[in-house]
Amino acid sequence: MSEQRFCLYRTDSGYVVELDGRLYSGEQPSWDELITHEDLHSHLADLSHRAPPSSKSITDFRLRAPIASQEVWAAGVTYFRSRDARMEESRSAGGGDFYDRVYSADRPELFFKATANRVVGHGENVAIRSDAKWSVPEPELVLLISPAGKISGYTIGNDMSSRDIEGENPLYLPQAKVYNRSCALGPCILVSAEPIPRTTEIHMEIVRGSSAAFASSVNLSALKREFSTLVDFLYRDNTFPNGCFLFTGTGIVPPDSFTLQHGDEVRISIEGIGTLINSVG
Ligand code: DO4
Ligand code: MG
Repeated sequence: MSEQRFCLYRTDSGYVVELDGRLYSGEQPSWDELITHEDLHSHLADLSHRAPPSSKSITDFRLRAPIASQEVWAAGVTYFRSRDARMEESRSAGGGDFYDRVYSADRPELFFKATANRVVGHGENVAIRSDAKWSVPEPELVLLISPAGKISGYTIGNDMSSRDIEGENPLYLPQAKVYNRSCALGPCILVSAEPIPRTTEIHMEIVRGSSAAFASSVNLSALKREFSTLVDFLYRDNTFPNGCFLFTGTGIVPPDSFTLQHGDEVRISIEGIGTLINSVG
């Protein structure tokens, strides 16, 4: 029982739980009520025992971003690659030293990323800021955290970033990060009794036309911070009545010559969760 791994999808009409290739669907309770369950794993085990398996496949459902009224937060500079890239992009503005210092400080960088209305789901379009000249996707593991601060699940996120804007001055970070459709989440939430293994791989491919414009992978073992430390700092003096999502940082940064274009397709895969696909539009 404890090894059961559920993939929880939000659909147009409710939710679908996938377990061992079988689907169980339901309409109640609300998404907020469902995902804020303090023991989500046991709750999904109960639901899947009670509901008869569905004869449909997951492609028969219209998927939505797995978020209702949660806030989305993000950790930054948690991988050496991100520290390096940020130091370089902000060097002429004199900001490089801040990224180096935050990488090794006890207190992590945590920033507000999105409200639910700025989030898109699997298959929807992410956006490039209209005043940005250098934009990249950031493929990240995202934690679903309960109101009491427990990590209840994992999903895939794209932390769209305007690198020229944040590089011009680190104080512009909120503008580089927070705008309409700057955040993608999905396709499902992985709910398992065990923490996601540190050997898990994150892979990103950016497809332009019919060829790969960029592809790279990173292993979660390269992430410098413990998830519990990130959650501890986020929940210090902050309450989240409906829980929240927390991006854990990017370990993949395309070369400086790369910028996203309209029509590009961003595919982010994380072992055990699936693939989140979004076009830039
Ligand atoms: O400090 C800037 C943002 C860092 C970030 O988003 C990341 O490292 O993933
Ligand atoms: Mg990021």
